[in-house]
Amino acid sequence: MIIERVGGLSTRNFIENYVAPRRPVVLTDAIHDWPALGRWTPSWFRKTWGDRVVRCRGAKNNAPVKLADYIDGLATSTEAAPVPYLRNVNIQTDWPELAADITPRCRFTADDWLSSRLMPKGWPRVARHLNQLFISGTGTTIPLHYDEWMMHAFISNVHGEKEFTLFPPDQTPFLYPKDDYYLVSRIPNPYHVDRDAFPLFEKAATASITIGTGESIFLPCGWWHTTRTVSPCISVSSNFVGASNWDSFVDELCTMRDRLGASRWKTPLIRTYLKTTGALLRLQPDAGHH
Ligand SMILES: O=C(O)CCC(=O)C(=O)O
Repeated sequence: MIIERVGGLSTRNFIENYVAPRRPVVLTDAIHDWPALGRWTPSWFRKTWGDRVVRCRGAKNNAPVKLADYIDGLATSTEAAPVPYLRNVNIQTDWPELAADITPRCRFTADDWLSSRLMPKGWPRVARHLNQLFISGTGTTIPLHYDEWMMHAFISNVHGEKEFTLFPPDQTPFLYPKDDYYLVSRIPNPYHVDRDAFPLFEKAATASITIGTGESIFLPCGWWHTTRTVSPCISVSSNFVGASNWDSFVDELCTMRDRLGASRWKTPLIRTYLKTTGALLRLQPDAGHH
């Protein structure tokens, strides 16, 4: 399995050749006009935001730390002893001062039906055109998962290098999904897998690619992925849903509600509302491209 690396792609070409057929791709120039590129470095974050208190995944007791201390720790992070992951920070709601640096909105993620006016404000996401911030050090990893609600993901490296390891959706039988939250694997660290506990894992078809500063990766809905930071890294993720994955999104959201024990009587109403919204959005000019 090869993941292409391309530049100068038109939005139409991106949608027709990658989004619609659900093929991952690395884009070399999708965020070239973001002020963040060149400005956002670990030392800029330290200087500008050092007093800010943050919470990292995997930190002991989930203890808050000053950003300056976290950034200082990046220099010592290694494969054997990585820093915890400062991740999934909602830029719009939790750090809005950063938003101007990631405008104009990347055209590859702009057509997001979840951000349509037909969707109730704040549902199912707290912000429209959600962008999340990730900061990590060498060796930091994220659990093997695919993104919730079968959303497509688009992740841009504003600074540093990160390795992405991908598994197509049909490899799920080899990836040990959790029983309840089935979009996350039970394998604790996909880079050091206990073969006795997870013997099927080595049968899984996979591909890895490292993206550098200014590059972005498109991860189609349902594709399992994990990452390992190669050098201190600052990334921004966006998720989106359009014509190509709306039905998958509706099914997944309803299945997940039932699985997690949300009030069952509401699920058929939600399904009908979303199916109708999708039908209306499909009528928009150009909607079929997404
Ligand atoms: O950038 C990363 O390390 C992981 C991002 C990710 O997995 C996601 O946004 O779904």
